[in-house]
Amino acid sequence: MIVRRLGGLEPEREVRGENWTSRRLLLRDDGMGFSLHDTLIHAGTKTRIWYANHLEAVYCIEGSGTVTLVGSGEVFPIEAGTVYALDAHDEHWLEATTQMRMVCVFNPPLAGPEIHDENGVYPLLEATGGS
Ligand code: 9YT
Repeated sequence: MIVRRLGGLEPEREVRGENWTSRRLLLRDDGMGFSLHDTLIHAGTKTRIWYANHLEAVYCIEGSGTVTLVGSGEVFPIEAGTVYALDAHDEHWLEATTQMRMVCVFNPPLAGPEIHDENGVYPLLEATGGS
């Protein structure tokens, strides 16, 4: 069994993007088939995201903002208690009105250090052996 606490997370499991801080509680090497993150989206930021290589579900537990689909322009208000699932690799803007705290699940799991590239994509990192 794996037991891990936000308070005692190893420094390399805390990854900072320009507009967010992702605390990566479970990663590929944990062998669960998904990764699980407790992510803070900084207040007042707007981030273009396109997970071309991953599916992501995002459950907001604090704060508020919006998700806007790039293709259709459809806007979804997000607040505590809202989940959104990017089941079609949907390219979107994530805008945080206040700081948002998100529980994020990725399939396939992230390996650890991923940050967005210039298109808002996370690369698919190769396993270096073991798992
Ligand atoms: C909600 C979202 O995708 N935020 C960007 C960070 C990402 N979820 C992560 O790596 O935790």
